[in-house]
Amino acid sequence: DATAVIFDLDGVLVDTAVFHYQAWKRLAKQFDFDFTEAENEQLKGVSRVDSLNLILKWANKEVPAEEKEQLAALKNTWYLELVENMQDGDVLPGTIDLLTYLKATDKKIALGSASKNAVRILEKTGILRYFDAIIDGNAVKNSKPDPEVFLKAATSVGVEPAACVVLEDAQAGIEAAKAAKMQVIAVDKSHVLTNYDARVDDLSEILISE
Ligand code: B16
Ligand code: MG
Repeated sequence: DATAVIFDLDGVLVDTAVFHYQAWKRLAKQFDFDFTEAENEQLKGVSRVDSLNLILKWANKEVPAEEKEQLAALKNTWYLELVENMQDGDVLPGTIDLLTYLKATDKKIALGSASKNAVRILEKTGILRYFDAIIDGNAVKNSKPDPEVFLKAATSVGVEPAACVVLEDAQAGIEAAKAAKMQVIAVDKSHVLTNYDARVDDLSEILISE
C-alpha cells in the first residue's frame, strides 16, 4: 500500500528556530521589549502573524494593522538574511539518511509546514529534490492545530490520511496530525510534548526503530 511521510520543517529537518529567535529579538528591541528564548519556544509551529501578535501582547504594545504588516515584513527580511547563510547539508541529524531511505523504498515524501519561506530553505539546504509535495504557509488558510496543512499534503501525494506518518516538533502540529487521523512521531529531545504515537530525539533514531 502507498504510504507517505509528512515532515514539518523548522525543528524537524532544519534548525531555523535560532534564526526566528534572532530576528524577533531584533524587532522586539525596536519597541524596547526584551524577547527571551523561553518566549521563542512558545512560537514553535506558530505562524508569522500569530507570532507577532503574541510578542506584541507580551510587550503590552498595541499597533494599528498597517504597522503590524510592516513589522512582520521587517522581521522576515532579517530572518531571510540569516537563511541566506545556510549551506547545502545544513540539516538536522538523520535527515539525509531518512529521506534517502524513504525514496529508495518508494514512500511518498511531503512537507507540511507553517512557514512561508519553506521552499527557499529546502533549496538552500539542498533537500528540495526529495519532496513529492510541498504544503506550506502559502498554501493554507488555517494554521496548526487545524489539520488543513496535513490533509492537503496527503491529497497532494494521493495517500489516505491513515497511511500518513507526520513528524513534528510542536504541540500544535501534533494536534493537527491527530485531527487529520494520522500517525504522529514527536521529534522532542526535551520530552515536553504529549499525545503522540511515538517519540524520538531526532530523525537519526527513526531508521533504527523501524
Ligand atoms: P515564516 P514549521 C514554523 O515552521 C516555525 O516553527 C515558526 O516559528 C514560524 O513562525 C512559522 O514557521 C512561520 O514561518 O515566518 O517563515 O512564514 O515548524 O511549521 O515548519
Ligand atoms: Mg516545527
